[in-house]
Parts: sequence; C-alpha cells; structure tokens
Amino acid sequence: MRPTLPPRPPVTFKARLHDARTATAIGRWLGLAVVVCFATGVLSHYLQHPPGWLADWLPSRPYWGYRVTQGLHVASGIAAIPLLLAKLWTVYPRLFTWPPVRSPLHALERLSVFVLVAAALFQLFTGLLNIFQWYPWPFSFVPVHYAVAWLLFGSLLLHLAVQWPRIRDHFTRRSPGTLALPEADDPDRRRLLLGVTAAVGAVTLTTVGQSVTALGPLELFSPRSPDHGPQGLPVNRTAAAAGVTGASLAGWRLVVAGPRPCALTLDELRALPQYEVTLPIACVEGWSKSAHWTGVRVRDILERAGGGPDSRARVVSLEKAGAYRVMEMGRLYAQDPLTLLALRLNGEVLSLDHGYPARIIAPNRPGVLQTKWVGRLEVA
Ligand SMILES: Nc1nc2c(c(=O)[nH]1)N[C@H]1C(S)=C(S)[C@@H](COP(=O)(O)O)O[C@H]1N2
Ligand SMILES: [Mo]
Repeated sequence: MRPTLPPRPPVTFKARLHDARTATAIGRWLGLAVVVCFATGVLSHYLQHPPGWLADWLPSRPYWGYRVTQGLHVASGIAAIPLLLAKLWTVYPRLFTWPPVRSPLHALERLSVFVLVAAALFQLFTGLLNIFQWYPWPFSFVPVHYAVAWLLFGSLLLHLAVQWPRIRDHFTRRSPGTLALPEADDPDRRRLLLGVTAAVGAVTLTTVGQSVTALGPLELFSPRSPDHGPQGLPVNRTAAAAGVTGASLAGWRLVVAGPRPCALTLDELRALPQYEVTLPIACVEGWSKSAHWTGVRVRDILERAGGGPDSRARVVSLEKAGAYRVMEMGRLYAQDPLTLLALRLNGEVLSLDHGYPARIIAPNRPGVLQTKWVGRLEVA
C-alpha cells in the first residue's frame, strides 16, 4: 500500500533574493536607465516636433549632439530590458500578497505599480520593435510612444515616493530590519547582481556599435550595420520606396521660393561656392554614421532668394507621400555654415538612394529631418 503524501505546503519564496534590498539594488540601475531614456526621448521629440516658439532657438551645435543623445536613448532602452526582467523577478512574489487589497490606499498603490509595469513593458517592447522598423500594431508609433513615456515617468515618480522609506534604507543602511541581513556578502545576491550586470553588458556591447564607431567590431544584433550601404552609409528609405526614379528627375531644378524666387539646375548649383563638411546621419532608430558631404550652404541659397540672417527654411522633397516629405528648419539650423544642400557624399555624386540630386545635411539633427531628393526650398 502506498503511503499518502502530506498536503503540499503553501508556496513560500526564499526571502533573500526577493527582498527589498535586492529589488532596490536592481531598481536604482533600472531607474537610471529609465531617466536617461526619458530625458533623451523628450529631447528627441522636441527636436523633431518643436512648437513654433521654440523652432528658432533649437541649437545646431554641438554638431554631434543628436548622435550622442539618440545613441543613449536606444542604448539605455536596450539596457533596461534585462534590468526590468530582473526587477520583475525579484518583486513578483509581492503580486501574491494576501489579502490582495488591504485598504483603499493599498489598492491605489497596487494600481500605480500595475500602470508602472505595464507602461515600462509597453515602452521597451514598442521601442525595440521600432528600431527594427516593425510595427505590428494598429496605432501610430511616435505619438503613442511619446504619450506613454509621460505615463511611465509619472508612475515612476509615484513609485519612488511610495517606496521612499525602503530606498532611503538602502542608501543609508540604518534600518534595523535590513542591518540584520549580512547584505554585502550574500553570495546568492552577489551572483544574481553579477548575472544581471553581465546581461546588461552583453546586450549593450553587442548593439552600441551602431552609434559608437569604435565599438563597431563588437556590434552583432543591431538591426542596421552602419557600414552596410551604398557609399558607406546605410539607407532607411530607398528611392524606389519613396517613388523617386531617374525618369521622375528628368529636367530637375531646385525651386527656391522667397522674395526673389529662382530655380537652379544641378550645374548652376555646382557652380556656386562648394563647401565640404563632416557630419553624421543620426537616425532616430539608434544607428549613426559620419560622412563627408559637399554642397552649397543653405544660408547662401536663402540669401540668394532674398532671405536675411533671421530666415528659416522649409524644404519639400520630390517624394510623393511620406511623413518626411516636408521639413521645417529653424533659424539656427538654416543659418549654420555647416548646413548644406549636399550634392556629393564621400567624394562621389550622391547615389539615388542617398537623395540624388540634392539632400539636406545639418548638424545636431535627427536623421528623419535630413531630407533627401529636395525639390523645393522656401525662405520662411
Ligand atoms: N525625403 C525623405 N528624406 C529622408 C527620409 C525619407 O523617408 N524621405 N528618411 C530619413 C531618415 S529616417 C534617415 S535616418 C535619413 C537616412 O539617410 P540615408 O538614407 O542617406 O542614410 O534620411 C532621411 N531623409
Ligand atoms: Mo531615420
């Protein structure tokens, strides 16, 4: 006869690695990643969609600014993924606290944690798929990712406020409860934190090469290798995708609108003073690559059409449709001597995919605003 087994004891969680100190130790790095990601994301948003009053004050220097901030945005978002998973693992037993709701305040606190976790998962998931240009959802990525960023940031502040006593204990090590544990030399916790650090290091090192040229050789998983593409530069939207063909360019002229409107052929543009600049394309999706550009200064063209030192510019692409067909450029960008209507890239005539016959290249600017296949330039 088989002995009957005693009833299964209720699930208990080993206190060690599911405790507040481990959660805080991971949480501070996760918090740092979220804050960096949020700040650089808001900056990117204002550079791309500035309200009218701000457009003329957005700085065109340092020329590498957007390359650094957007590289940080994508890198901190990627690093946050293993941190968030580790953090959720340390705190998940708390989801099963009994009774589930002790008081209205407790209910509110649990609700705020739910919003925080949901918003964080949503942001990291949509952001990650965006860098692969994969949009398996019915909404428009940019406005939703931007709105949920504020939701995430707000619920993070609330969470920090609610958890403040525990966070303070972590940094001051005053509370008797936590002093009772031999914190620093708990081998399990050390191993866990080491594992999380290794995971963050691995995902960062294998992707950050897309914006940090020196780490390019380590780059394995980033969706776009900065070295892959015609003329040594990646292409996000090809001429074919934009509906720009050799035939559609026959008889091309740059139409310049302003107090003294004019139209310039490619030969006339080539006859104007040419400048060479070294500037990166820094895509919002995280990759960036520096290149040598040759062309005419935008401010020279604006001046020719009757613009002054305060003029801004509006640029229209030959592309038939697309979110980046029309681009506006504030005063500091339009007047910067580095801002070119580029005709050549790395010593060669622009290829069709890089914007032939003429494209914009400007310092400290999101890639989406480096308009290709320019057909019209307006003094604004
Ligand atoms: N007209 C037009 N210009 C455009 C785009 C576009 O879709 N249409 N894509 C932009 C984006 S998202 C980037 S990152 C850069 C990339 O430039 P490249 O293809 O020459 O590397 O071009 C920008 N210029
Ligand atoms: Mo881009």
